[in-house]
Amino acid sequence: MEIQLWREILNPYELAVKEVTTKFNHLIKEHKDKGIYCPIERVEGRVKTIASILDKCQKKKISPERIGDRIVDLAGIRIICQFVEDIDRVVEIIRNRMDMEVKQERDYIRQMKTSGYRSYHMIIFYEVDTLEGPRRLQMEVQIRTMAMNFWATVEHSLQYKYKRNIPEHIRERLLNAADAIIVLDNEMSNVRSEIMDAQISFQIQANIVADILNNIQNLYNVANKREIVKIQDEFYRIYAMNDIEKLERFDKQLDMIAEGYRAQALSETTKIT
Ligand code: 0O2
Repeated sequence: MEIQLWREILNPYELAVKEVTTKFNHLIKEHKDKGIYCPIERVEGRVKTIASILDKCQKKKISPERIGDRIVDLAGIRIICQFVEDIDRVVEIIRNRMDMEVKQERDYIRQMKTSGYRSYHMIIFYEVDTLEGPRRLQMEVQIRTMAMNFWATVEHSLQYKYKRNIPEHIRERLLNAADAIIVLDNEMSNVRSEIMDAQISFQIQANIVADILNNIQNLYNVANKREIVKIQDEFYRIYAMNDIEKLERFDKQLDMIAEGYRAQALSETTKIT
């Protein structure tokens, strides 16, 4: 097939990957802004390479006209979670989305592949708008923990190196490593709530500090220099105490000071007019 034709086939999938990746990244941001724990650690996306498509076509005897419906992972999204429990939450999020329709689900976590591979797979339908009008495409979403991802990435490289014929002694090692990944994920699950609490308070503190700095920045335009220096010193003093409640109170005080300046500016404008 001509390169130009490949581009035409793969272009809408590229758009789908970009859109879906952006949407999940935005979901992460929404959680962060609200200071709540996000089950998604990060998102990756890719369009299958032409070489890999050709491989699959050969392996599964797929004709070029049927690439779009027979190869379901032309567009692939990978969602990486911190904990196994997060995976079910992400699956639920996807099932409930209005812009994605689930076609198929495969749970290779509860039913690990013989290679030792673990991941939750979903095939979804997703619509993109192209020059020729709307296109409803299939995409594969792989959801896995960071530990599962580490294993899969290493194993994938070895499959590539050994042309899918990994020697027996390495295969055994990989199976041992897969068992170790299960233990690691379980251990991390046991301290999940501790880790989540720590991450949430870190995020809340980061949001408050960003808010305070934003307030101080705005006060620069209206307050006098002496007052600003006083406020800044006070901020550094409170920040050093490492106490979220004190930071929160200080943030509210700044809100009130800013509100005072706004009211003052408003009354001055009304006086003039
Ligand atoms: P790549 O290079 O990642 O794109 P099926 O006909 O549906 O039974 P299929 O299409 O292989 O078989 O589906 P399956 O088994 O759900 O696998 C889809 C993808 O999951 C693979 O895509 C891999 O990305 C990943 N995967 C599945 N099994 C393994 C495994 O044992 N090790 C690793 N590292 N990844 C795996 P591709 O196209 O095979 O590969």
